Amino acid sequence: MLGDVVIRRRSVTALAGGVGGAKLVQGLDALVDDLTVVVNTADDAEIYGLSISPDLDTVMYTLAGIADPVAGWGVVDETYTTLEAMAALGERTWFTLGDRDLATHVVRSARRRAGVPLSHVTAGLASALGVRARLLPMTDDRVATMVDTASGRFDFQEYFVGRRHRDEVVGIELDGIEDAAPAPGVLAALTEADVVVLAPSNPFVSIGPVLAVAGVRQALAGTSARRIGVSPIVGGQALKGPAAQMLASLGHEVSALGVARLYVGLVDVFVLDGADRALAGAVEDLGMQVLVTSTVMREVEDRRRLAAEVLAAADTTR
Ligand code: FO1
Repeated sequence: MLGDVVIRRRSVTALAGGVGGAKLVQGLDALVDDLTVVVNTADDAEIYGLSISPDLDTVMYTLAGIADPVAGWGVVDETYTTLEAMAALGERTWFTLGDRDLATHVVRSARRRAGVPLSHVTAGLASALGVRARLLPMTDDRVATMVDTASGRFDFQEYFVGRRHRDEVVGIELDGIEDAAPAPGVLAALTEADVVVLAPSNPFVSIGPVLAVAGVRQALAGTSARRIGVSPIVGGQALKGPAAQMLASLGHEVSALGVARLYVGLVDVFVLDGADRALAGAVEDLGMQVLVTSTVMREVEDRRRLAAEVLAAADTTR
């Protein structure tokens, strides 16, 4: 009981991208009162003239308890009347936008067009949906992940959804990153936290863009918080998405060790799945402590269990 109280009082900051990250963040949200989530916005897209922030929305809907439990993104029990009407008008409907989800994008777009920064818009949307944690976009400025493949260069959603991430990725560029300032509160959330968690999100296109925002990598490298990274690769495979293919085609080892190498100097503890137990020694050789546990979050209870283990590791591995 006392342990529970101590966990609740802690200030925790998580860096997260899409579905896998959102699941762990939901587990953390159940355990801590002071949770900040810094979210990738380099996946953001403009569709039908609307500002779409898929990763922010995935985290927001998950924390609000309204995410589609099967896809992990979008809203549960969606209807698609508007998208059907769009198709009838001759529009491409490759990006599946449900009716309730569209309301989020309409409101976000209107507020942004009125000059409200994305961070304020996000706080308003999250609060309206009953989200308790603080959701911060990594930046209020425009950053766009551009994916170079043998078939050409695509913006992220065209590569990921439009082409179902089938192309071999030969390079990733973050358009606009040089001019992007961290959103208000991002650097303080890293330097003032007790624990910083790098969620099991894609290291190149989810965590990578957050780390690339001016000052973020330095803040993480210099914080006195305990920093814990969770591998998004289990048994050499990504649980979701193209992280394993990207590790291979970008010249990295396709394993949790390959991910750990990307986080040298940025995490104190690296969490491996039991399937990767044999990699523990090599990860320790990178200067990280290792927690081996079950990292696959199939059920909602797994999210809370993994979050509790991550928080406990922040103490016990010190
Ligand atoms: N992912 C898909 O695979 N197909 C979709 O049609 C799709 C639509 C979509 C709409 C709104 C939203 O917030 C997310 C959506 N996603 C879709 C997920 C999203 O594109 C990716 O999961 C992230 O960008 C990767 O982190």
